[in-house]
This record gives sequence, structure tokens and C-alpha cells, in this order.
Amino acid sequence: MMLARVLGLELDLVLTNIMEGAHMTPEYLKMNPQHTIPTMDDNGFILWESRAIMAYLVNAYGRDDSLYPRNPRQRAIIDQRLNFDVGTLSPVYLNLYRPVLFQGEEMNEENVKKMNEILGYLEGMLEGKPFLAGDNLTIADISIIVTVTNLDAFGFDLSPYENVMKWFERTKKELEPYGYTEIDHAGGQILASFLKKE
Ligand SMILES: N[C@@H](CCC(=O)N[C@@H](CS)C(=O)NCC(=O)O)C(=O)O
Repeated sequence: MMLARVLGLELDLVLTNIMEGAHMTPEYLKMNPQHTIPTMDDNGFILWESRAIMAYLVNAYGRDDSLYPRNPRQRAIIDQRLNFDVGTLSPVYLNLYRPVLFQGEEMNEENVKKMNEILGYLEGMLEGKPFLAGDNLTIADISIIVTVTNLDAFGFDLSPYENVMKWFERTKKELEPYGYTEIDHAGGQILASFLKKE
């Protein structure tokens, strides 16, 4: 949603209520057999996986390629960050918080340790760089800020990670004109309110 605003695209958002099983209807499954959200329908072109959607939107509608450069090496760095996000950062974050959020369990110390290990990797990737893939904002920042926003909303201590903290502030500021508070911060706050009910 933030990327669409950066690109100046108007989305026709359809709310899919997972709690009511709206993602398991025959119509939804025909569109996306993996029944995940988000799923994009761009005039009949269907795509899911949020990071693939972001890459497509920049390729198809970006005024230039700065958010996802065509230069092979620059793009490779962004792809590495996105793969790190989907394959490492997000799963470790979900393993840590899913049981706490949805099963009312206590935080598992092993999982906290693992989360810190992964944040250490992120810290290293940001060494000497204002943004995750270099000098300017790319879809890697827009993807990874979502998990970092949630960690911050849940009270996870990010203070040992100076580069991450500085990048977080810088990226929030960069995305504020495109709805950071309204979209991403608000989403984190809603999830955090589930945590506080436990
Ligand atoms: N890697 C996927 C994850 C998508 C995902 O798992 N979404 C959740 C909601 S946040 C979902 O659709 N859950 C319902 C289901 O998998 O049946 C992406 O980034 O799009």
C-alpha cells in the first residue's frame, strides 16, 4: 500500500476477512490457490507474494527504476535483502510472536535469541549505508520496515542495533508522505493491542 502511494497508483482495495474465511472461497482459490493475502489483480493479471507484487509494480509503473534498479548488481543486492526478509527475518519474527499473539503463550527465550541474531545480520547490512541497498530508498526498505515496525510496536529492544535504529528513523521519515503512520504504524499498533490483551 505504501509503495502504491510512492508510485502514485490508486489501489482498489478489497478487504478479505481471514477470520471469516473469505480467503478460502472458491473464487479466491481460483485466483490464488495458496490463499494468501495480499493478492493483486491488475486488469486480469493475478499475482501474490507481496515482494513480487512490489517488484512488478515498479517494473510496470515506476517513472524510473530507482526503487528497483535494472542494473544487475544493484538489483542483486535488493533481491538479496528481499530474500533475507522472506526467508529469514520474517519467519524468525513469526516464530517468536505467532504463539504469543494467537495462542497466548509466553515468549520463548531461544526464539528471542534467534531474533537478536537476525537483527545483528541486518545491522551488518546497514553498515555505512543510509538505506538497505545503498544511498536511496528501494523496495527492500519498504518490505523490511514492516517487520521492524511490528517489532518496535511489540516492545522488542532494538537499541543494541544502532544502524538499524538510524535506518528505521530515516526510512519512517522518507515514507511518511506516503502514509507510513496511517498504514504501517497503525497496522503494528493493531497487532500490539492483541499482545496487550493477553
Ligand atoms: N510471503 C507472503 C505471506 C502472505 C501471508 O502469509 N499472508 C497471511 C496474512 S498476513 C495470510 O494470507 N494468511 C492466510 C493463509 O495463509 O491462509 C507475502 O508476503 O505475501
